[in-house]
Amino acid sequence: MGDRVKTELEVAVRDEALTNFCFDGFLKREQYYMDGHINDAYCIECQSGDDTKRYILQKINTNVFKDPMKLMDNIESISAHIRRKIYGEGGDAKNRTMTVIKTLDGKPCYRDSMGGYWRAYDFVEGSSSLKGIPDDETIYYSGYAFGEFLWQLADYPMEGFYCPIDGFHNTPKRLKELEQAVGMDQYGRVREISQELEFVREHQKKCTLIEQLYERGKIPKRIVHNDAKLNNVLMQADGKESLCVIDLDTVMPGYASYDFGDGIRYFGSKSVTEDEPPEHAFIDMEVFDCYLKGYLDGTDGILTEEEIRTMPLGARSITFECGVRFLTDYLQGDKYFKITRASQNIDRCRIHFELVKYMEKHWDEMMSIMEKQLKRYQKS
Ligand code: ADP
Ligand code: GN1
Ligand code: MG
Repeated sequence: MGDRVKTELEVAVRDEALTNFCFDGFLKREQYYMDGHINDAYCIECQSGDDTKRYILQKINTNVFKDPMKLMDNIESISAHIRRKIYGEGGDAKNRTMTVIKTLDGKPCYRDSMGGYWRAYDFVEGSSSLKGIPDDETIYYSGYAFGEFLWQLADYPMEGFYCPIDGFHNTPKRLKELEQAVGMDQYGRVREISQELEFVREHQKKCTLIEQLYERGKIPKRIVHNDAKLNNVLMQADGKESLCVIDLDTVMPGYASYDFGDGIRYFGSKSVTEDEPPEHAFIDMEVFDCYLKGYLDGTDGILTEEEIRTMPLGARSITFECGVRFLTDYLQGDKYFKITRASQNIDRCRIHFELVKYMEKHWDEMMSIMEKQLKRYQKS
């Protein structure tokens, strides 16, 4: 989190957006968030009598999300489904799912006079976003949160599902995009990345196995989060138990093992900015074990044996794919992922490729942890 210098125009359109949502009370304070790589988020504090209420106001990145209205319809419908599931279990849904704030004219997002799109949510109170390496309990509950998310959406209709980004976690497609970026070499950066390209070419076969298993009918696609990294789950402020899974932009059909793997790559890189020096690449096998246990417990028995067997593969593939995406963005001039310094995307790529190598070195350990957790799952 932090402040970035905003242009006068940026401030003016943000202020315009602010006055167009049904917030309770009058604006007291706003603060810019730097957490995500994609959207611009502000925490808004409003005063109504003696009460203070907080909201998240976000400028939707329309370079990434081409149809914000449809995106928001998805998010509202998914959140309503989760809310019903929580109530159905006798739980309290307040603060446990996203609540979309409508605009003054009743829409789920606001189009500003410059053509930008904004949305607002209730702030999830009593929460903290995960940073750094948490303790075992927090690791377990963050895994549990994404597993439970999968369970909550297991009966959400897949037919007619609006996919906000085509082929989002289609690793072969991501590889084609990389090859195109290499071919164009718009910024003359290809000469700096020969080692990375060699790594990609050596690994592309084994890192696209998940897609092949799906094509052969061995594993299903389910409605998954698709961006299950740790700052997208809000924990109770004391770090014990998860509260709410956020950032629902990429929820769409995909692979459970990729969601699981996103958590693993994130713990491994030891940094919320994901741009640590490559020699810091590390995955604690106890974390792997604990996160897998939490994830599986959250799914409450719905995963197949084959899916569980693909968990280590999913971790390796999503880490590889993420590195490929950072590399592609670097070649394309850092247009997709926000950066705060030059070379940040190539650094992000490098540590991801090192993490893939790390997983390969510890493959047998990862597989035997998976076998142990699979047995436990089958018994429970
Ligand atoms: P991005 O797509 O850019 O990652 P997110 O939706 O994940 O954007 O939001 C960025 C950050 O803002 C989150 O990591 C979290 O810290 C905070 N945040 C987002 N939504 C909420 C919310 N409803 N309540 C509290 N904090 C939130
Ligand atoms: C982006 O939005 P954020 O920061 O939670 C990206 C993910 C990447 C991730 C890498 C829509 O996630 O796919 O895995 O960065 N989101 C989108 O940290 O591209
Ligand atoms: Mg996010």
